[in-house]
Amino acid sequence: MVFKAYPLYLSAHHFSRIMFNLILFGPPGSGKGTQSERLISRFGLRHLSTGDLLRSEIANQTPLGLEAKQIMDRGELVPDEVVIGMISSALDAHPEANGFLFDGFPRTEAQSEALDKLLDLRKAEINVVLALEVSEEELVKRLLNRGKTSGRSDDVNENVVRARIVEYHKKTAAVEHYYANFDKVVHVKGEGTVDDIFNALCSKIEERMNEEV
Ligand code: B4P
Repeated sequence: MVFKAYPLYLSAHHFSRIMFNLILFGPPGSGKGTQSERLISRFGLRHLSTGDLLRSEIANQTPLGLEAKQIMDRGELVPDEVVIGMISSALDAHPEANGFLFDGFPRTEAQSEALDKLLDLRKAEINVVLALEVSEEELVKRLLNRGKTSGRSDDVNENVVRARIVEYHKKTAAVEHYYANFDKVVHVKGEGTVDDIFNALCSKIEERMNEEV
């Protein structure tokens, strides 16, 4: 597959910079972090993972990190205003970006609405939401397996892993309905080899990019 450069679109009338923004959506352990790494290098997007941003706050032992750690260790979501603030700063920090890949954000309907507003201020929008579908038993297996080596305290205890999945159904599944109303959601099977899933994601992104040009 040949990489099709998207970022700059030059029309006959004006030079305008078009951003392509995507959300990689799915339950914990569905492969968001794994696939994000590959997708950003394929499509030249800036990776924004709220999980990574929070873990960096924890590693630096900031007051925000210390508070977030307790919440994350229970398998719960940190407050909306905290993650929205982090995303807003991250968007401001990268005015040159050709587009963003949001990984693990938004995770509630309030976060989705806030993201739409933040992008609207930048005359941009979410172009596609890729929803990875993985069975619950496979999620638990993957996360406990990662817990053996990742050093992540939220991956070692099965009760916490299952609590994260419950939290996903309670608060995060609504994000998919929110974007489905705008016809932005595309489902992708998240089980199989990392390569096969990556190829499926790439075709969906390219289809959407072609529709928008
Ligand atoms: P995140 O960092 O977003 O983590 P995650 O959902 O657990 O992981 P991800 O889905 O990226 O992992 P992956 O499948 O790639 O969140 C952690 C916590 O931070 C949350 O619980 C919450 O407390 C907090 N938080 C983050 N964002 C927030 C927000 N917006 N609002 C509120 N709170 C927020 O990897 C899982 C494992 O599967 C890996 O070991 C990987 O190697 C493996 N894997 C991947 N693909 C595979 C495949 N195809 N086959 C087999 N294994 C595979």
